[in-house]
Amino acid sequence: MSMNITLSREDVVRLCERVEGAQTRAYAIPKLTDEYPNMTIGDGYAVQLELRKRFLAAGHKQVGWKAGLTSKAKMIQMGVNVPSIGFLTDRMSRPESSAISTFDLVHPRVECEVAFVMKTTLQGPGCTAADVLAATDYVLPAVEIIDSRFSGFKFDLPSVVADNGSSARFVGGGRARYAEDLDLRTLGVVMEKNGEIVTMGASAAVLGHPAEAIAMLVNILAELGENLPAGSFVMSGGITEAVAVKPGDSIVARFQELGSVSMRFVE
Ligand code: 0L1
Ligand code: MG
Repeated sequence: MSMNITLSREDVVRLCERVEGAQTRAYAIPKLTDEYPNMTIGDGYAVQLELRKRFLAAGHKQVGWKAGLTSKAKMIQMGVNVPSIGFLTDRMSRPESSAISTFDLVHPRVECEVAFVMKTTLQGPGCTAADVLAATDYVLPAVEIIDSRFSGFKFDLPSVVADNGSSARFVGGGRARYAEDLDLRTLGVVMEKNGEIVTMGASAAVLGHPAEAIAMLVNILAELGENLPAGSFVMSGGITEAVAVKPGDSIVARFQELGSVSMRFVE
């Protein structure tokens, strides 16, 4: 993945302010490449870095990272062919079984993911799934609530990377387990919305093994001059396609071996 930056510092700041406004005040904007058609993925990460610096300066605490667009289902759904990464902060976290407001979201969707909590720091390049498993403290089931800020979910990779990989909220829960006690390739997951099964899949949908997605994330971080610190909470990407939610909906994600994660959505 080329991390070539073509935007001027002024343009990075301008685009960051555009994305930050859309995220914090919950409105949709056109994809950034409408105005900057030559924007690269590296430009997208420059905007994302600027956004992260602003949130941290405002007192948000970074708790980890997310890998996105790591399954065929998600890539086909969103029309892109390369995974992405985004940062996660304490302000995005919501407790299990809680009521999540959609008032400050544009058009939320939910997806089931396996989350990893790291016990040692990982540094790319060359990070492998085996390195990830050796550095993992435990895994747990999670639901990510993504919320692309782009009108009609119409975007390309540079735009979605600038929008922090559509990160909005996340809920971890269920049962924490040691990775070595599970076969992380074959975990089944079923998502129910309002009591009906709406989607299901197996964890191998994520690059063959969710640890592969974390290795990819560590290698992208290395390209950005960063590592994955011990203690990080890392989401490995949606196993199925993402499902739209609105106020009144309740979601239960049932994971084989890992228990379930539930939440409901309110105004
Ligand atoms: O978590 C993800 O797979 C990121 C998805 C980014 C695109 C989208 O909004 O679906
Ligand atoms: Mg996701």
